[in-house]
Amino acid sequence: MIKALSKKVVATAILAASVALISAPASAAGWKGWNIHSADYPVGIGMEKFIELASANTDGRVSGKTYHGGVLGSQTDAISQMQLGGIEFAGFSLGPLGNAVPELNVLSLPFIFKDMDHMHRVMDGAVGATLSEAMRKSGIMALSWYDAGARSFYNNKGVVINKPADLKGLKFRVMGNPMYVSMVEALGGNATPMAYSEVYSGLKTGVIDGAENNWPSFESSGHYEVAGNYSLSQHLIIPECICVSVSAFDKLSDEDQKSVKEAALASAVLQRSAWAERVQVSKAIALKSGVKFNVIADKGAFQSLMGPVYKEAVQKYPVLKDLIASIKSVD
Ligand code: BDP
Repeated sequence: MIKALSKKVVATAILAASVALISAPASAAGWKGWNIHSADYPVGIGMEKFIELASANTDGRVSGKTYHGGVLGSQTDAISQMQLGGIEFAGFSLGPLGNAVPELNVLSLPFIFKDMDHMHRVMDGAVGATLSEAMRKSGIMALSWYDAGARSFYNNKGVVINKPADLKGLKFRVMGNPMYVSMVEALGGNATPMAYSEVYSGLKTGVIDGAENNWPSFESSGHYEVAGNYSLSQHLIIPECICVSVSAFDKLSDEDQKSVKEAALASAVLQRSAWAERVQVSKAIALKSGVKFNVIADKGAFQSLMGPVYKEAVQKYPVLKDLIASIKSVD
């Protein structure tokens, strides 16, 4: 009986395996996806939905797996891996991608957006389309835009930041794009670029005094355990993307490209709602653990020091001039 059963089990398994083989997609099988965050973070939730829908919409001609938690390396590594063909999709922050695509640096200008709604109107409109088009040249294309909230300063020195002078003498970790060093220096602080994965220990050991990020990253990375003051400066609103490698995407039929794009758009709807929820959850976790939080009443004082940052950026990337004007013209 046991023997007979196991034969049946084996036969079923062989059948299942051969069906899987026969129905295995001829192309685009096994896309590799990069995510710096954990699977339950909004980007992770979005990426899982993306690949699930992309696969369903193409009858499995596209399939893949998301590697969460930064196991495939830093974003800088992942950008080159995608350009070299080692990674097919990713949930990238558009901030560090500015090193590869000049146009994207418009999104790294402090206070460029009035608020999240303004950012959505811009990214879902003509400017978003221009940026997406500009990205293609780098070998990386954006299929839809994800939310990453607004970034604010936090520190482990007990400083309540209310005015730019409060940054003086503090060393903040910034993401890998020289524009952020200029930003912190223009405010009077010191800045050092560092990989995301190193910020926790940097804060803990005192190599850095602070960093800047949105509520979900502040919480999920554990930074709130080692940096007890969070000051709501909201100086940067940098969207993210479901990005795919141009070479992998161009191999697909027109119909499959359309399906994959639709999967990315649908995943963005889910990601944005997961984002809004996670902001509240993360903020509550941080505050409950004793983080001291203050709202900066006069953000204008920070904004008014950004002239040199804008000037330097436009000098380095002349293409930003028109993009800044276009963003400002969106209500
Ligand atoms: C988070 C972004 C992530 C960045 C990280 C950082 O989601 O892509 O790598 O900030 O500060 O908010 O490096």
